[in-house]
Amino acid sequence: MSDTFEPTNIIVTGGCGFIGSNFVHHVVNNHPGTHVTVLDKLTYAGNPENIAGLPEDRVELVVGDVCDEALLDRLVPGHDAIVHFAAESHNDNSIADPEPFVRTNVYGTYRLLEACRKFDVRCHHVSTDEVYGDLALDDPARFTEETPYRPSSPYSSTKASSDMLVRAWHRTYGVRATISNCSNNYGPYQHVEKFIPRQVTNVLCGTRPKLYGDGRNVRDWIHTEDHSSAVWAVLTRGRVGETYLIGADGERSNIDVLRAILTAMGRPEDAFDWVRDRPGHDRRYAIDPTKLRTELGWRPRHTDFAEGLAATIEWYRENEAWWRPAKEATEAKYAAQGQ
Ligand code: NAD
Ligand code: TDX
Repeated sequence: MSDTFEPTNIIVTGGCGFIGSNFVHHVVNNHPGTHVTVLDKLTYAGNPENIAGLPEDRVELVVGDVCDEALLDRLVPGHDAIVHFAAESHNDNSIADPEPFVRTNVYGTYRLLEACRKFDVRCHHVSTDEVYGDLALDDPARFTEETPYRPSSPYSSTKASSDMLVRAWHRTYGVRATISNCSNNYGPYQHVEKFIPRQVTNVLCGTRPKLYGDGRNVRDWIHTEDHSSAVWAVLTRGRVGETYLIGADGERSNIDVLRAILTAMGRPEDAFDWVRDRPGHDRRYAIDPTKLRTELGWRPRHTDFAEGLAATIEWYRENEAWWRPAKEATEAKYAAQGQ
């Protein structure tokens, strides 16, 4: 294990999105010596409400683009680390229009790496298990840090590209970088375009949930709070130049998750519609988190999925004003795609 790094002044890119904002809350609640500058472009997926109410002396929001070199030249000096969450993150959007994915995920990561190189700032890059492609349902294997990259969608190929840039900037220029690749997150503040919030808010709206394909695709669910604690562990105690996989042994088929939502919300298990499958739909993701657990001693706290799901459903029930403005346009887009 490397020496512990105690950052006092970090930039969190994408800190108004789902996982980034949960990470900002985590830092404010658990690490009182750290100030956070959120850099966020406030795309359709970014909402300043996600970090509203946090103490002004702990969190500052800078609205801007990670692709903006001049802005980074002004902002980055004086910070001791960048935690890079900002991305275009939704697979279905990447299939409809890949361009913003190439721009933000690839070019944006390049710009941040150049800023880290120029100002000698530590960088932690947040990535996804989707860079490894998919596994068959009956494959005994799970992804490890040694699994070859085999991305399938425009989204995951741009995330894979950004990981490659991070590795090259570390090896060639000595940028002090780490990478984490996490599985599917759930929890509060997730956009209604994603699977769990879409189905929960459909039920709340009196609309039937929509399941792609045969519903047997498997995702490896982790509560976003556990992702936050793992990112903090890698940022502060991870070995520079290394990659860590983040997962919490949460494999579940989509149909099982949907039935759990319907049951928890008092609806019959079959009260949903089958819809057109996602083109190129990855079958199964599964993370082996042994390195993170053994090397950094990390453990997830939210190990009861039914409990985490119930709390998430409750959050959407209580925060309709947060999700309602995005719901109609999101569903119109899906309807136009036959989904
Ligand atoms: P999200 O779409 O909810 O949030 C993305 C945030 O980035 C938004 O606030 C958006 O405004 C901001 N952003 C987008 N383009 C920007 C730009 N050019 N400059 C500055 N800000 C910009 O995404 P998320 O689900 O919170 O994912 C965050 C990160 O975690 C991504 O890098 C994603 O690849 C990764 N990840 C997500 C999951 C998951 O289950 N959602 C799992 C593993 C890894
Ligand atoms: O309405 C739906 N019906 C459905 O069956 C939606 C929106 C999704 N699905 C399926 C597709 C997937 O198998 O549910 C599963 C989860 O879908 P998403 O929420 O779109 O997530 P996924 O494509 O697995 O990617 C997510 O996890 C990895 C994040 O969006 C990525 O940013 C992250 O890298």
